[in-house]
Amino acid sequence: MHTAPARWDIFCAVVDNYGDIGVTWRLARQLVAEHGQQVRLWVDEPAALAHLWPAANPHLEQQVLAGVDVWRWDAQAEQAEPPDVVIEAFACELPAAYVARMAAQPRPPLWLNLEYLSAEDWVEGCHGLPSPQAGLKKHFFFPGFTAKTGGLLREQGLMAAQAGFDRRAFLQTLNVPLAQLEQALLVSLFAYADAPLASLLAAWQVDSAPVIALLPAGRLVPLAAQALGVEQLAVGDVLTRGALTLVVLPFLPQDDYDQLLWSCDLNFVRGEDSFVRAQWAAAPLLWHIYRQADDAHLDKLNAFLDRYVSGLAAEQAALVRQVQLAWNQQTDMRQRWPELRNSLPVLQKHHAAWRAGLMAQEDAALKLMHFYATWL
Ligand code: TRH
Repeated sequence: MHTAPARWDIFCAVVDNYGDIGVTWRLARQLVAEHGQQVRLWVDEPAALAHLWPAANPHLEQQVLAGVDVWRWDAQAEQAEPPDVVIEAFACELPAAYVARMAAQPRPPLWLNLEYLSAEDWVEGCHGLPSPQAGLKKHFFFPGFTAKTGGLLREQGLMAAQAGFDRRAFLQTLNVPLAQLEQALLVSLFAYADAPLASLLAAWQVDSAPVIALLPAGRLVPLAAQALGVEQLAVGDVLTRGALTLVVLPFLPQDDYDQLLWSCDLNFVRGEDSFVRAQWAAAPLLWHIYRQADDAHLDKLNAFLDRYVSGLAAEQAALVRQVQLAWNQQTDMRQRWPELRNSLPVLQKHHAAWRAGLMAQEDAALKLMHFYATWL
């Protein structure tokens, strides 16, 4: 393994939402903290980073955060000296002058395109492939769920941190009604605005046991207010309707969001990064996948489910698939909820086994380090 610290540039264009910066920020931090690398992160919207990392100042051109040299990606990047490794996240296009400078180096850097996560089979065949570009080779790094892919981001100390985590103390800081905690099902709720939220909240209101739903600030909050018949909901509000208690949380710093996932009995997650983080929590997950043209996202969802439900009894595997498809296809959640609720103990055990299988694989940052060492 190559030991001298290498210099990395990671480029992130914020397309929408928080996934692009969520993934690149996590990767940048991990390369610094665990592998002692020198990392520059170029982000075109530093304000998006400030949501995940409140110490970030969105107005600065450059700042050092968690050991990462964070730069606003503007004209400056054209002039930057290329380092040893260049990561272009999610096919964001690098400045032409910068690419020309890469090509002009006596020893050009390793150029990687970090791709979106997919559980589809073809990923194994494409991971690591080079493509000739501008006189250089760009390699495609595909994260994934199997040993032949680029793996998933997972810090080395993650499980130890989770084991030593004080759930009650954390939940207390979020204004969660602790008195109900023992009997209630605790759920975190992060999804896109087209999720069939009203039907889910309706199912929880008439549930056989209490449900505490933790909803971070975002586009779902006004929809929840509408569904529950109140004019508006604000951060800090706690609203009870039947068996449901809804707690509106602030949008949490990224590390606190992890702790939220660790705290819950069921996690509704979306996109890419929260979805990956839910793999590391103890509770089962429900994924709202990022919508794509021609329903391509449904193939991706099914590819994940093929892996995720493997090993479950046929009946429960079918239930998980139906519920996941319902959530992603705007189908009423009331029909399947009682069955899902009853299956949660089994699904929790299953999720633990799934997580153990993933934990046995190398994480994505380590795989990147290996990729670089091999390329050298
Ligand atoms: O925000 P997203 O919908 O991002 C999406 C996806 O990545 C999608 O694949 C991509 O194409 C699109 O962006 C452009 O969901 P995701 O990926 O889960 O990212 C959310 C980030 O926000 C993640 O790092 C977790 C973080 N987060 C917090 O830090 N605090 C919070 O309270 C919440 C709810 C999320």
